[in-house]
Amino acid sequence: MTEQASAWTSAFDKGSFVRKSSEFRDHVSLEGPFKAASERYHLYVSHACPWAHRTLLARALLGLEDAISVDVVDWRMQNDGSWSFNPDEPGATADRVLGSTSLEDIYAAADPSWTSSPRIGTVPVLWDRHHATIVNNESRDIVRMMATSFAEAGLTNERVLSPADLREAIDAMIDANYESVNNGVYKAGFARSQSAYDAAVDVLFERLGELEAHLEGRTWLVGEGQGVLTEADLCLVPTLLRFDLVYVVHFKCSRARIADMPNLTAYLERFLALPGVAETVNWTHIKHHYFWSHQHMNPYRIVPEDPDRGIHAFSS
Ligand SMILES: N[C@@H](CCC(=O)N[C@@H](CS)C(=O)NCC(=O)O)C(=O)O
Repeated sequence: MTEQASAWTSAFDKGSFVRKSSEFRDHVSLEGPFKAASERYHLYVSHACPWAHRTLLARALLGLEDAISVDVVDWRMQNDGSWSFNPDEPGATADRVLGSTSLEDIYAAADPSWTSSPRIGTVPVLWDRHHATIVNNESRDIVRMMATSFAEAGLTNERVLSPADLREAIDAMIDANYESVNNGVYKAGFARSQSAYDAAVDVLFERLGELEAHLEGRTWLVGEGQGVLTEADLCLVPTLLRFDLVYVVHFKCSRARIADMPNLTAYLERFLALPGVAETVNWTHIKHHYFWSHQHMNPYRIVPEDPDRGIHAFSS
């Protein structure tokens, strides 16, 4: 089998996976070339992808469904790392803005040198209909723009996900969880040496232990007392949601399950009960994507049976 040439597996340092940085980093703002406006911006996502899931959560929780449209790629990421549109697949759509058949076409439309390089397009993508280009393809930036610029432009509901006085604490929490947990599961799964795997798993479970302790008596990650729902929760939850179902088996994050950590389990259930959140979760896309797409790790694409907890605990 040929090596998968994907953004997920292309960069390594001594056997440790290094995630590539996002190329498009413009910002939607109140003024400037990318002005916050309704029905101007479009999201391209995969329901499988935890990074894209962050942006769907922000859109749902902020009531931006009418303001920002969405298209969903097929859960089958090919061995070359490419995503395609397949409206015949339940839960997926066509590209209803550009009519493209692949995500690569969207990157090429924004940057004609894209295909000649060649580079790999990732989800999520925030597309601007007005300038016919990609504004940004970094989930954390997209969530921040929705919570700030779109909110300041009066396009969101009354929910505040990024209060200015908590922003430093939010950023510190997102940073503390990024390499350890969000990217940590990939570092464990994609490790090419025992020592790289061991190191990733140690960091991952140390941080999960800290989060379990941090959530004792708290509702949300950041803020005084019980805390308030912020971007920091949106950035962590997509990884936790995929953990027992996929990462424990596929990425060998097998030291413990989220179901073994009562505070994290209660936190996830609380988050899933928020209005609009359950509709952003497509368990079939999540599960089938990982076990099908990383063929170098699972050559026969066998999808394992669900554990007792995990999908059953959260999908009922
Ligand atoms: N830094 C990006 C990461 C996005 C990312 O890596 N997305 C994955 C899906 S989970 C992807 O599209 N990978 C395509 C590939 O590796 O070829 C973000 O947070 O938005």
